[in-house]
Amino acid sequence: MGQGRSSATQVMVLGLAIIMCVLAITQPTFGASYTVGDAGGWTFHVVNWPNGKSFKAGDALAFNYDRSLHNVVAVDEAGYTSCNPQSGAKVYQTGKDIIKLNKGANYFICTFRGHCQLDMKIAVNAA
Ligand SMILES: [Cu+2]
Repeated sequence: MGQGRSSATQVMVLGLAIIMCVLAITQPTFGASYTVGDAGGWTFHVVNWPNGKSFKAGDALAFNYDRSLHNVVAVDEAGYTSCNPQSGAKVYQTGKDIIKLNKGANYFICTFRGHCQLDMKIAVNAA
């Protein structure tokens, strides 16, 4: 019965491998990831991109842009509305910034001259 025992072991190992694969695939992640502006990236008139999406604290926003043309500045509500960042506002400028959302309102603008006024700004509410 050596042959039978061996194939039973093989089936068990295979089954275990399948279970481990399924676990690896279905394991909860540490928050969703979104590309701001989708294929268009972080650019003018991106202001409506968050509409209809629901975000959670810890989700990551990926800002993709040409760093010689744009930046990303995390501002407060007044900074968002006025397009003037508060002093000490965090500036991101790598061209590929990954920013995790805080619970509540998160505001981002581009501070290159005139860009925010062209709706290069987003307000994202994270639950
Ligand atoms: Cu810009």
